[in-house]
Amino acid sequence: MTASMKSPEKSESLFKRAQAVIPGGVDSPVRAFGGVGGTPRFIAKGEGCQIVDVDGNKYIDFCMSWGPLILGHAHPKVIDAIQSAIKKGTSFGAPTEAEVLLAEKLCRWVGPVDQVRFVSSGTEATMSAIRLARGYTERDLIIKFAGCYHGHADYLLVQAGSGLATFGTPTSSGVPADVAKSTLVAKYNSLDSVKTYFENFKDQIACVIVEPIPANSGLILPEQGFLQGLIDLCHEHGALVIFDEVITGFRVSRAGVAGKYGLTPDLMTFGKVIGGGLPVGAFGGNKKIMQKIAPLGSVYQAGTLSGNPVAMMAGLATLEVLESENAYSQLEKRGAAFESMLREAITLEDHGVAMNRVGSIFWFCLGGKQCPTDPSAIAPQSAARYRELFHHALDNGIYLAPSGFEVGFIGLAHGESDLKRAVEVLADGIRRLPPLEQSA
Ligand code: KE4
Repeated sequence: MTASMKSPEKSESLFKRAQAVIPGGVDSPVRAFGGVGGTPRFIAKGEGCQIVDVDGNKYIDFCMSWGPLILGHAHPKVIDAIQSAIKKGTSFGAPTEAEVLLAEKLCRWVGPVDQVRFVSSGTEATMSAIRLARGYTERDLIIKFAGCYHGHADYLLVQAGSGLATFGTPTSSGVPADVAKSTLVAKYNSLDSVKTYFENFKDQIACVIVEPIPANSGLILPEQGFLQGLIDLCHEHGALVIFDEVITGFRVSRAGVAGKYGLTPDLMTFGKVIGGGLPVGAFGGNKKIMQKIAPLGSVYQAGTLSGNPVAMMAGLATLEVLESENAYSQLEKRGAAFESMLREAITLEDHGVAMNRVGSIFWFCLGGKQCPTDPSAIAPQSAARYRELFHHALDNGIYLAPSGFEVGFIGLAHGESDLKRAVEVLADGIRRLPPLEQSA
């Protein structure tokens, strides 16, 4: 631990109090440090790329609230937008100009999206998009990919069934087996695994939902032709394609992965960046399909705080800054600089470490010399070794995501000195990793 780091006594006592009144002491499981051990740091404030915990320890943040804070913490333009919006009231349960402004900008930026509906989380967005796909196609079954995460709706907490091309089984208790059966689990980067389902369940599959670049079980790259092949295969069988871009949307390009590769999914889901750090999700796509949503169509979907005007203005301010600062070439430059400095400082593969990066999103695979192409194939050793790297980084003022399956985010607030410091600490931490075969 660097000399200036204080032991996390206040976090420890807050964590004890939190556990008395909140299950696990957290409002979302991964925050409890279960994947890395130790006491979660209770954060007092954030500014730019820095966060400060309640014991006064400062960290350069690469978790960035799991992706939303692409501009950094407390960006002045976002704070101003929130402050001027909130002075007019917090919520009206009635339409406001704010949601029109954000919807217009989103539809302008994202080619496949003719119309969009705002909700309050990524889970709500994917849930609603799937119900819409089922209502539009009048089919019940859906396909997801092993290792991809789309939020915690019952039928998305499902793993592959025992045999190939069989019904899914729940990954969480509380999900009825019958519900899990409506979800088929395929293998990312394998069009054959999807084709088999279309052959076995002819005319029954409403949609395929995919993280076009999976970022919840490591950062996994699509093989050449996979995404377009998936779209073609679905359309051949009358099914819709939903790109879940809750992480990649407004991050890898202004139109997400769809824009980056010139692809046209039928529906897309968003979250994180679109709310600028406030609770916003969204789903949108082809106008013909979106017309099926209530009040126009028969697919019901609703939300008390959907399109909340304060959150809308935070999202709008975020997109406006991204536009004015030519963000996407900046983000690529910083991501590339980070990766090349790190590869300059250490030969990752000599330490059983591989790295994937897409723009400003990066991930270290600590289970071997290459990252897997299947998000469900991460070596168990990777998580064990990640624990060591995470705590080395934390003790030296670098805050990574507290899970080896999650990715890191570089944003516009990360300057060259921040990236250099991170490279120095991470290279040192990688050098200290137990050799691959030895870690538990
Ligand atoms: P939320 O309901 O957490 O806003 O979004 C669900 C979701 C949907 N789709 C994708 C691709 C996602 O990554 C997520 C949520 N991401 C996780 C972390 N990668 C949120 C962190 C957490 O669960 O606390």
